[in-house]
Amino acid sequence: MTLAYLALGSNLGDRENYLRCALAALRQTEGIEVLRVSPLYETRPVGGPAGQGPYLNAVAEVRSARGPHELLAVLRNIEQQLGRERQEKWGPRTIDLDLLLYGDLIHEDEQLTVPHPRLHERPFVLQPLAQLVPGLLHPVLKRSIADLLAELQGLRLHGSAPGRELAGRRALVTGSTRGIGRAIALELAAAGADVLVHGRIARQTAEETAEQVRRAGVRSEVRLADLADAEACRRLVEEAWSCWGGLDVWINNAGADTLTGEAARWPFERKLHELLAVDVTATMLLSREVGRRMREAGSGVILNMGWDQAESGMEGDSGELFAAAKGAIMAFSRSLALSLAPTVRVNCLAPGWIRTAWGESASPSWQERVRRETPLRRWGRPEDVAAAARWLASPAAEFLTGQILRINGGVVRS
Ligand code: A4P
Ligand code: MG
Repeated sequence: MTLAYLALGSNLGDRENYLRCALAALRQTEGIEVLRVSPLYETRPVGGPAGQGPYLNAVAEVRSARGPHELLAVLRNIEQQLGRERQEKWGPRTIDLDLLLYGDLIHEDEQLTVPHPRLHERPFVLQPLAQLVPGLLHPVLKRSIADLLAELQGLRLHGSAPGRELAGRRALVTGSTRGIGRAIALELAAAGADVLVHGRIARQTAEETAEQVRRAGVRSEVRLADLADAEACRRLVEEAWSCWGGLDVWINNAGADTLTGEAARWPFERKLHELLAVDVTATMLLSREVGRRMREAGSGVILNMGWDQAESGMEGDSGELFAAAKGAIMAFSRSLALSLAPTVRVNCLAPGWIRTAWGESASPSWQERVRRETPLRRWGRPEDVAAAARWLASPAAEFLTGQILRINGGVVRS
């Protein structure tokens, strides 16, 4: 499966209808999924004979199970079905379908050149493409689509755009293949940050998250590591740091799941061992190593993941286990904040009842208990935690370090 970008253009007949029909034909093609389509633009003809009418242009984002040549053949086929006739070069046409980008493939032969060789010279391609993926890097020119468009227009944004307060920042979120970690990765991307997605073994789900991150127009890569292994932690920092030449935000979200699946039946000691290894030891090793590098680089933000009931207490095995593990993380975070001040900020998120995998399957009496114990009368959502992470990572929180932020719908206990 590869993300590809297609240019659509028409300047003959019912132009809008030709574009709609081309998209409908793509949607009906096996192995091609149309994910998003840019707005349609009316554009002045570039090149070709004098006197031809204006074009309608758009760009479509597709996920393709077909190879690039096969995809080009599909496009040719649709052009033919829609009555495209090839006469003079760049002459008027009912429909033109071009393959702009096929993942980060660079290829040239007699039939096909990708990236499309004139992609970066044409506002009628760059403008709609920038609506979809402003931060996507041109594989050959190594510059973002927004950047190429700005150059063509002689117009460049000064400073960061509103709502993109993390633009240019590089982040890693551990355990970001699902649940809260995934929500955080997507939220940081929405704020403009490049995001490294980390998972333990699930390459496929990690790649899916990365693909979704990229749709926000930022860079994303996947790194797998088993955080229960100290050597793997060290390697993760090393590789993540070298990926984009440094990191600005590191979020230790990963935790051992001892509540669902087979792990729910493990004996107490095994759960304890796992929680201490993945939640406590890995958070400490990773944030010490990243913190050292950030301090040398001159700035950085670290966020760790606690639990609001670690301080108030909760009955039962899980209460004891999480209180010990998450309480340790919260206490550690305060000390690390002191060690790394004034260069690197360290804060800790302490979610309350958040509806993740366990919450989905919790019994009716648990559902009732959560509502009863939460003044705002609902489960928290992964997005609630992600919004807080985005804010703590942003310059708006630059005077906060060593804090524990409870995201719990208002539970206030001593
Ligand atoms: N080809 C090679 N690489 C590709 C690729 N990545 N995508 C080959 C599509 N085709 C590719 O294409 C000519 C040959 O390019 C094909 O044999 C294909 O194998 P074509 O579609 O037959 O002819 P064309 O569209 O006239 O050529 P081309 O090169 O696609 O032209 P452009 O650059 O797309 O220019 N002005 C406005 N405002 N809006 C437009 O959409 N379009 C053009 C066409 C000119 N001016 C325009 C617009
Ligand atoms: Mg063409």
